[in-house]
Amino acid sequence: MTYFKNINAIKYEGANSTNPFAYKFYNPEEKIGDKSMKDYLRFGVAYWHTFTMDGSDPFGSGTMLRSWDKYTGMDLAKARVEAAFEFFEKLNVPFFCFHDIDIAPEGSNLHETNKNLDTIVGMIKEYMKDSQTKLLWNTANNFTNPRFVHGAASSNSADVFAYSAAKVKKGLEVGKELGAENYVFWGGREGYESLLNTDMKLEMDNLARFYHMGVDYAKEIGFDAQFLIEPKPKEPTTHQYDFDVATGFAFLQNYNLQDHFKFNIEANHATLAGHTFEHELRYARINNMLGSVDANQGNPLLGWDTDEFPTDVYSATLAMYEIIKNGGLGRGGLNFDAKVRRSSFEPEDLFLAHIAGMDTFAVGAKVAQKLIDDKVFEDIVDNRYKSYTEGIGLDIVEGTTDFHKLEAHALGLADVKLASGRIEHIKATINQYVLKAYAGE
Ligand code: XUL
Ligand code: CO
Repeated sequence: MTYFKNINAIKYEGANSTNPFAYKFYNPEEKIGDKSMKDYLRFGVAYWHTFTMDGSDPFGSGTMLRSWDKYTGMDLAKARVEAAFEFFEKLNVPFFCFHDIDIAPEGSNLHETNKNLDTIVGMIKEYMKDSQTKLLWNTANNFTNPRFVHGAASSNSADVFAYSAAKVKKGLEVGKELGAENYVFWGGREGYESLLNTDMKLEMDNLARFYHMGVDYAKEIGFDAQFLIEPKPKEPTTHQYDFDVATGFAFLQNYNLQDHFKFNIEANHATLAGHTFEHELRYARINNMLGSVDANQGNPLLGWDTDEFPTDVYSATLAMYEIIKNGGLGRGGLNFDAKVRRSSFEPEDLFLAHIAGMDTFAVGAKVAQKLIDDKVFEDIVDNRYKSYTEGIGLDIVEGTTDFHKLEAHALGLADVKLASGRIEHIKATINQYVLKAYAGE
C-alpha cells in the first residue's frame, strides 16, 4: 500500500535545481562549522498537522485530500501510521512528534483510550525498527476534549486534575516505550478566561504540583527524556500561565523546577507574545534553558497562531545564530509545528511545505555560521560594551565598586561620549550575508 505514489525519495540537488521535489539547500552531510547540517537541523514532522488535521477552520469544513481518510476509527489510525512512515522515509526526516490523540482515537473511557493507544504504539514501534526516523517528543492532548474546558492541571475540578495526570502518566510510559528524546508540556488550557472566578494562586500551585509529580514518575520508570515547557501567551485561554520564556522561567524557579525542564520555543508563540522568535531563543540560551524548537512562522497581519511553514530566511538566520551559539539543541530539534494552508490541499503540498521549511533553515544555518565565523555580531557587541572592560566599567562587572565611588566618578566627568548604535548598517550587513549565501559565495 502506498499513500504518496507520485513522490519519490527527496534528494539534495543544489541551489540551481528546478525540481520542486528536491532539496536546494538542505544537505545533511554538509559542514556547518565543525559540525554537519544534520547535527544542527534535527527536523521533526508534526503528526497532527500532517496526518490528522483536515483543513477545517471556524468558517469552513475540511479541504485536505488524504487517501487514508477513507478509513475510520482504529483503521484510520493504522492507515495514518503507514502513511506517516512512508512520508518520513521519502522526506528522509530524522524525527517526528505527536500528541496521544493524534495517533489513536479516544475511547468511551480512559481504559479504552489507553487500549487504543497501546495498539497504535505497538504498531509504531514495529515501524520504527526499520526506520531512520526517531521520536523527538510526545505529549498529552489535555485541551481538546470538553472535560478540559476549565483547564487540565489548572482546572477547578480535582477529577480533571487526576484525569490529566493519568494521561501524562500514560504519555511518559509511551515516550519511554518509543525512546522519545523529550517530553513536551504545552500549557493548552492552563490559564484563565476571567479573574472574576479564578483562584490564580491555587491554579499555579497545582500546575507546579503536577509538574513535580511528572518529574517523579519519569524518574520512577527510568524515562530520561528532557522535559520541555512550551510557552504561549494566549489562545486558547485569554491569559496563559506560560506566557513566554521569561514568565515560564520565573515560574520554574519559583517552584524549584528549573533543573528538570528546558523550553520548547515556537516562533509563532513568540510573536503572539510581542517578541521576536530570536528574543525567546536568546532568553532561553543565556539561561541555559534552550531545549527544542517548534519551527513555524506567524502572519504579522493576523493576531492568532497561524502555524505557517517557515519560509522567512532572515528570521531563520537569526534563529540559527542562537542555536549554533547554543552549541546546537542537544536532544532537541526543529519540529515543524506547521500546517499547509487550507488551499494547499493536495498530498504533494505536504512534501513541498516540508522541503520549503527545511531549505529555509538550511540557508539560515549557512548564513548564521558565516556571520559567526566572521564575528560580525561579536565584534559589534564587544565594541559597543567596551566601557565595561576597563576603568570604572571593569569595577562594575567585577563587583568592586559602590554608589559612593560611582558618584565620585560621575562628578568627575566633564562630558559623556557615546557612539552610534548603527542599526541600519547592521541590518544591511545581514542582507549582504544572506544574498552572498544565495549566490553560493
Ligand atoms: C499549540 C501548540 C501545540 C504544542 C504541543 O499552539 O503549539 O501543538 O506544540 O501541544
Ligand atoms: Co507548538
